[in-house]
This record gives sequence, structure tokens and C-alpha cells, in this order.
Amino acid sequence: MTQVDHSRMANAIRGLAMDAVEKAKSGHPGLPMGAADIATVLFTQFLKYDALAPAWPDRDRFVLSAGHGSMLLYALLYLTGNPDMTLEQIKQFRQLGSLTPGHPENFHTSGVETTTGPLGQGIATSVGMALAEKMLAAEFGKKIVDHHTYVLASDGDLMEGVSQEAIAMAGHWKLNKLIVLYDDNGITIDGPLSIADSVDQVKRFKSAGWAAELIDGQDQAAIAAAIARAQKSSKPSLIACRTTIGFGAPHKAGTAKAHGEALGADELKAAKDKLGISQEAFSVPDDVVKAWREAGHRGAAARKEWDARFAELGPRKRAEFERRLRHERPVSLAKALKAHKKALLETPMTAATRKSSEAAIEVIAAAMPFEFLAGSADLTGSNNNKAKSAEAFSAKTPKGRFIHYGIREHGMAAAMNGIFLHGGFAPNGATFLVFTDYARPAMRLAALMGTGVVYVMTHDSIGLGEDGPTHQPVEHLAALRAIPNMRVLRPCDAIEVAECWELALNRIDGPTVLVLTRQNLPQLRTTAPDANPCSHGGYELVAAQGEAKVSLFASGSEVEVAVAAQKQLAERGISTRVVSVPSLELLLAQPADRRQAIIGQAPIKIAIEAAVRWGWDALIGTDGDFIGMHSFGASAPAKELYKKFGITAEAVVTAAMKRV
Ligand SMILES: Cc1ncc(C[n+]2csc(CCOP(=O)(O)OP(=O)(O)O)c2C)c(N)n1
Repeated sequence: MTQVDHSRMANAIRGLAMDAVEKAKSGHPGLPMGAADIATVLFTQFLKYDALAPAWPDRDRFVLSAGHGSMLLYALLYLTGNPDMTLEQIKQFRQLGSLTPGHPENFHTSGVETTTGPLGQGIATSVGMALAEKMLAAEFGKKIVDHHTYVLASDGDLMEGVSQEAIAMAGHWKLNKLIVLYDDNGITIDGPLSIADSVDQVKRFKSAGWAAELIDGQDQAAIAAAIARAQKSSKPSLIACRTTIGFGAPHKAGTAKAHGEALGADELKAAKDKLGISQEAFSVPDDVVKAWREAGHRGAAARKEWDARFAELGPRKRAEFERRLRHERPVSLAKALKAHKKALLETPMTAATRKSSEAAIEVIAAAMPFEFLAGSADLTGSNNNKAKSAEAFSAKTPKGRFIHYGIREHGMAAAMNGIFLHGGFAPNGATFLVFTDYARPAMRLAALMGTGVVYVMTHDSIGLGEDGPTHQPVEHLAALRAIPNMRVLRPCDAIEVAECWELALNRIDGPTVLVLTRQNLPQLRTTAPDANPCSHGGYELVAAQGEAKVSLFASGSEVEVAVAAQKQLAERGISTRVVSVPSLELLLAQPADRRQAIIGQAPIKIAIEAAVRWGWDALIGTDGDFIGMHSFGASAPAKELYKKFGITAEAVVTAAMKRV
């Protein structure tokens, strides 16, 4: 091993961070400079990784929760020898197309485990990673799955509410291989942390069931000793590392001025002099680079040993492990769902879609019992997403495949991202649709990162009835549809539910919201072709007699309304068709000819959905009729609410007749 003073190795990170931010004229030098010692200790002595194989399954995960300090991570990737992260990329920090965007993006840069930037998300996501590790280890054994999840979190991460949900879960589940290094520098953008916060983080974490201690985060020996203690703990660990933001900058260190802007030429020069590093931009001494590269390849032996152990597994188990990590579904899934649909055609099911979803889940969980990982934010009996066979997961039952997330919708959604990114599981999490508001930041990140998670969102409209307007979503469908790469599926009956589950589970490059009812719905479908009709977002459910004068478009529970209206219109001699639209955005995204064929030529277009109109104009035009919600709902039985808000077949008929 090349012997290089570790402070010189840390200074290499500082120098690169200062130079990159200076060149970009934007970015955050303070965190990388302050946390460089923590990162150096972690990456040279503890983190199990091989820079040449950033996706090796049994690597330790490192999550830079404070994503604004991205230059810390980029410097580490470059120094340790990640093949993609060249010095040129560091020089292109924050520029279009570079591998060094403002905040780390896992879908863009290899070696980045998860996208961070929105504070609190990284630490919450890491809980899902550590959870997945524990579950997968219980299933495949410690010889195959045995790694830590390390997090570097900032004041901002710990102030965000989601961090409380996350640490409570991690403590409760005793995720002892989760180690959070807290960059405890007491500075945020507005100034000293003390202007807005006086929480004792060590006590806070301890009360959530963590091991927690405070150390000098600029003392490499102290950092190493603390990480070694944390590795032995039976609890997750917080190491509060007291650091100085912008360490080394003579005037700006320890102040908010070091947080988020270039140091400026004079301060940069003075900082380099003070730290004893070359004034030449982006230059790192050869011996320091060499020492870092050796650190980057430290894990190569461990990886080879893992390869050998993996090769000893039977071929079936190996194939299963690899399939699971690829997020590929077992062949048995399609067969099982096909049989389920056939059974439904023979014995139609009149039920709430949350109940027909439960029936589909029984079939799915039987086909993929170890990877189908459901959970609910304390609404298990209402969301109906627990398979009968699924045991509850707990610290003592890591093979359990149902997670009681508690009343922590945001923490649940963030953990699901971590579970998916870790690999090995198809997570779905449930609550009421209205409470996607509480999970939205993590759902948005899921869409950005392209995690194939599934949200089971029940009680999807005024149809939930008596709980009233606080619980009745009206704007949520539109809001979720507005998120790029989010897929919203609102099935109308038991067959569509099965089809939508199939689409959701096979979607591994983005999240899916399954939107389900509390109230009963009839089974409208009489066929279940292999080519999943829901896959185009919409399809003609009821054809018109002759040339259609009216097209009725509806999703979920309102397809029943459309079908009833179609009959009444037909009786009046108005030829009408019904298009079921389980996914408006998927339909709108179809190639023009297919989209046009589904939308059809009928001059009168009416959309029906118990929600606000936003989005539907793209389908029916601004002059189309919309039967739906224009306000919040109210507390009453569902049937009365549909009448009160005018979402009825009669209202549809009246609207159509006005136009004929
Ligand atoms: C959810 C969220 N809110 C606000 C921001 C904007 N922001 C970026 S860093 C930061 C706080 C900086 O303080 P700290 O977390 O202590 O980081 P440090 O100053 O130590 O770099 C804020 C408010 C953000 N990135 N995410």
C-alpha cells in the first residue's frame, strides 16, 4: 500500500471540490471540505466496494443524503477510480450532459446509489436499502448478502420531517447495518443552525432505538473508532461528527458563506495555501491519486471471494438471485394472472376494486412469494393489500413479507425507493389516495429515478362516502398524472384490476399508482384478451350501434356510470360508445394513429371522472363536456354524494342531449 498521510487524501477531495465549484461558478464547497475526513476514513478503511464494479450486489451502499455536497461524491468516484468518472467530468461539474450534475442522480452516474438533493430523502431511502439487505440476507444467507448502508447526512436532512419517520422505522426494525454519519457543522443557509433548531440529535436518535454518539469529525482516528463501534452495534448507529463547514477556507470556514457558492479566487488561493495543496486547478499529487486508487480497489479481493461463494450456490438459486436483482418477474406470474382472469370471467366479481385487488394479490403473492413485498401505512384492513400467506415483517421475522410502516406515508414511499434500488424485491405500499400528499416528495423522486414501485391507493374519490372532504381526493389524480414518468392506473372492475396489477409489476423503470375504490363496482368486462387492453391506457369497452354520435370516456368507478348512460342514450336512438380509460396519460402517450383510433370520430365527447377536470381537455377538447368534481366533496353516503355532485348517468344523458 502506498503510504500517504490521510489528511493529504482528504485535502484532495477539498481541492477538487473547491476547483469544480469555482469553475462552475456555482455549487456547494462547504460540505465536501468539512466532511472530507469522514469520507476519507470511510472509503479507505471501511466501505466494502470495488471502484471497477460499482454495481456488485454485495457492496456496501453509500448514500450522500446531503445531495448538495455532490462534489464530495464525485471527487470520491474520481479518486477511487470509477471508470466513468474522469477528471474531465469533474471539470464539467454542473454542465449539460456531464456525469457530474448539481445533485447526484443515480440513473445518470454509476456509483451513485440514489438521487438526493431534496433534504431528508437520502436518509429515508437508505432505511429501505438496509431493510432490503436484512430481508435478502435472511433469505439467501449471509454468505451472499452481508453489507452495510452508510449515509452522510446534514443538519437539513435531520431537520426534515421525513427523517423522523425514517429513523423511527430503522430503530424499530433494529437495522443495525445502517450507519449514519451526521455532518454536524451547525451551519445552514440562513446562518447558524441555532437560529432555527435546538434538538439534541444524539438523544433524539437514542430515543428512536439507535446507538448514537458525538465525536470530532475532523479527527480521523476518532471517526475510525466510531465506525468500528457502530459496525458491532445491535442497533442502527448515528455518529454525530462535529465538523467545520468549509474546513480550510481561512475566512469562510465555519460560516454560511462556505455553504453554497464558489469561494472566490482570493479565498480559494488562501485555502489552498493553508491546506498545503497545489494552486494548480484540479491537480492531485501522483502519490495521493495512487493511494486513493489502491483504496478504490481494496474491495476487489472481497468481491472475488463473493464471486466464488456465489458460484457455490446451486444453479437454480443463482438464477433466482440474479433474476430478482434484475427486477424480472417470474414466468409463473403471467400464467397465474391469466388463470385468475379466466376464473373471473366464469364467476364475475361485484366488489370494490380494493377487494378485487386483494383477490389479485392472493394470486400474485403465490406466484412471487418472496419478492412481492407489500406494506401499509396503518390501513392494512382498508387497503386490502396483504396476502393471507404474508407474515408481518419485524426485527425477529425478517422473512415476513408484509410491512407495517406505521402512520408514515412519506417514510414508506422513501423506503420503497430504497428497497427497489437495493434490489431483490417488488415493493408496494398502501394508504388512502388523498394521503399521497404526505408521500409526494418520495413519489416524485421515484418517478425521476425510475424506480418500479407500486402505490396501492384506495378510497379514491367521493365514493368513499361518510369520511367526508378531508378524505375525498379530488385533485390528486390530476396532480399525480402531472408528474413525468408517474403512471396512474384507475381500473373499473376486477378484470382491469388484474390487468393493471400486471402492468404495474412489469413496469420496472418507473412508479405506478393503483387507484382503487372503497365502494362496490360491477364487473363490466366480458373478455380478457392476452393483449392487455389497459396497456394502451384506454380502449373501447362498449361499441356504438352504427356510427357513434357520442363517445363517453371514463375511468374507475365512473365507467359504470358511462355504461348506464350509454344504454339510456341508445334507447333514445343516440348511438354511443364507451371508452374505458384506466390511464389517461398512457392513452395520451400512444402513437397518434392508435390514440386517434381509441378516441374515435364521434362529434360529442364527454368525460366522466369523480375528480377535477385538469388533464381531460387533452382528450375531449376544451369544448368537450366533463362530468366530475368542481369543488371539495362532502360527508354523506356515497350514493347521495354522486347525486349531489351530479355524477350520474342522467347527468351524462342530459349533457349529451344538449349537444345532439
Ligand atoms: C427539502 C429541501 N428543502 C430545501 C432545500 C434547499 N437547501 C439546500 S441545502 C440546505 C440547508 C443547508 O444546511 P445543511 O443541511 O446543514 O448543509 P450544509 O450547510 O452543512 O452544507 C437547504 C435549505 C433542499 N435541498 N431540500
